[in-house]
Amino acid sequence: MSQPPPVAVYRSNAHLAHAGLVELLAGRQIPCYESPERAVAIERALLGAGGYELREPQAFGLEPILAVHDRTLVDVVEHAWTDALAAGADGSHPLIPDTFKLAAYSGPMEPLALPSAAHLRLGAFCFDTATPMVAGTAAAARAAVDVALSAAHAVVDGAALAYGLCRPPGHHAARAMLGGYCFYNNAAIAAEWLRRDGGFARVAMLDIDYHHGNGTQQLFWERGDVLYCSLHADPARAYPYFSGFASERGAGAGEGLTRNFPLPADTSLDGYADALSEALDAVAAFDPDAPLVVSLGFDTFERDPIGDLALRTADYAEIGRAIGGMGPRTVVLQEGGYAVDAIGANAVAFLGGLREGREAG
Ligand code: Q9C
Ligand code: ZN
Repeated sequence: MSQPPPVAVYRSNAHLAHAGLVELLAGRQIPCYESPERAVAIERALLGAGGYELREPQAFGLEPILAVHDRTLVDVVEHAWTDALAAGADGSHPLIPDTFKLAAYSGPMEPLALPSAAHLRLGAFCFDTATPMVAGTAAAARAAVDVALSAAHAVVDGAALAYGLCRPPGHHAARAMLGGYCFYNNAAIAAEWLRRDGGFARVAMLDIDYHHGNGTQQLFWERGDVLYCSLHADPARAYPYFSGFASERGAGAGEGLTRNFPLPADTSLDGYADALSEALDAVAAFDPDAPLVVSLGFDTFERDPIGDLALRTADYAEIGRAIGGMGPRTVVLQEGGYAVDAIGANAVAFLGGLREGREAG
């Protein structure tokens, strides 16, 4: 038997400057869970495990981002920090909006004018107080997209599997809204690229982050060519609260192509594997011709500081094997996971399982 080729791990150091982050949680200011150390730990663990090769992403520019997000959102991400500095901010603390423009604010009054300074518009494009911006945020968000697109390219060019170590994550970012530590929806941008430029007709996305990927769901809600399946903590008790119920199934051409699997607290591998097998059946029934796009989160881990599910490190190998056993080529993109001391081992377990599943399947 010949050695399998190393799996490409796309990563960029641009994320290191998306740092010094704080979030507002339940009235308190705390260090942001979404830290640079997370990605550094994954990178180290994969290098230590062997069989992985770190690669720099290619730069794809704003065009593939604008295929998914409104220019109004991109403008805010690109200019909020520099406009705040130009208006006299000293740059010593992150930008977090304090005023949110809900649909209920405008009622029948749309369109309302917005301030021309991007930092003053931020609250019209953001849904929570957990998504701070600093000087390095825009470049990090762009690099995370480049990481995702580079991984998608690698698989289209023939690799069975590629991993994009995206940071910041992406699945909470919607067409014209950031939040949940996410600015640009890396996985959605990769999926849309597979459709438009990869020459594929049907793309399946599997989201196994602890949280519902509200952004991804919104982006493909009415799309007949993209299946979105998500396993996550039941929004009846967990962030983002306003989406991810099983009753949400898409609309129009996308009717039935959004599938949500809300999970109870303390779900361990048994319950998780049942939901996963239903989701994988839905993927198989959709019959995608494109590589599978996986939004991978390790906030389902038993000791995750913001999750309440009960998966263990070895369980990620099982989950990887189940997904890998499906057969299609796979683009794995990192989303959440905040137990920094375990996130590296969890990534090694998941990707190792995925490789085994592919070889066995
Ligand atoms: N009490 C990702 O995992 N804070 N984003 C939730 C609930 C925001 C998670 C607080 C969590 C965002 C990519
Ligand atoms: Zn998450």
